[in-house]
Amino acid sequence: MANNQHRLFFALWPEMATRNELADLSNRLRPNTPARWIRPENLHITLAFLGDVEKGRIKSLASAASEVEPRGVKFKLDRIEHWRKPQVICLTSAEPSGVLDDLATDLTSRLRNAGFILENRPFRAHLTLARKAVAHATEIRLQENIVWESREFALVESTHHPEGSLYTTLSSWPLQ
Ligand code: 2AM
Repeated sequence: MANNQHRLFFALWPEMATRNELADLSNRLRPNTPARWIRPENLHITLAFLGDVEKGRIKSLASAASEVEPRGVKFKLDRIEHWRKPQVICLTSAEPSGVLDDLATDLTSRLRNAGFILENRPFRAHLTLARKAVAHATEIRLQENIVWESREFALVESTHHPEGSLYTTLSSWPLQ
């Protein structure tokens, strides 16, 4: 791949206390489920995935993101799901996470207006806990909700390394 291409996505990263709760949850699930469990520092909720972007277009990406209307983002994650086709175990919300959907829709439409091509799949808020999971109880309701609150969203670069993906925040924008 030419090195002026950067693999980019927009995401929410958890606050430290939430990240610790997520790590505890992963540790509880891990012994019963063979999968590639994601390291706590890599846990995130993707808002929009761009894939490879030329270096020269990153400014215009950031400018589109800066137009997003700030809104408080707080919702509950209370359900574990196994998505068979992509082989992921993820956390979702039993109730529609309106504020998160609105944020993703706002961001996506500004990116499209700026000429970026995004997948047409409808946004489905989720946090991937593990990949390459071939089997898992299809759905578990958590006894205790994990409350997710975000004060900012970020543009992140993903690079692949033998030890796994490395995510680097390039810019972030406040949500309040
Ligand atoms: P996922 O959690 O649903 O797998 C960085 O790769 C992030 O972008 C991942 O969290 C991944 O979401 C998301 N993503 C969305 N579409 C993707 C795609 N086509 N290829 C890789 N990652 C994608």
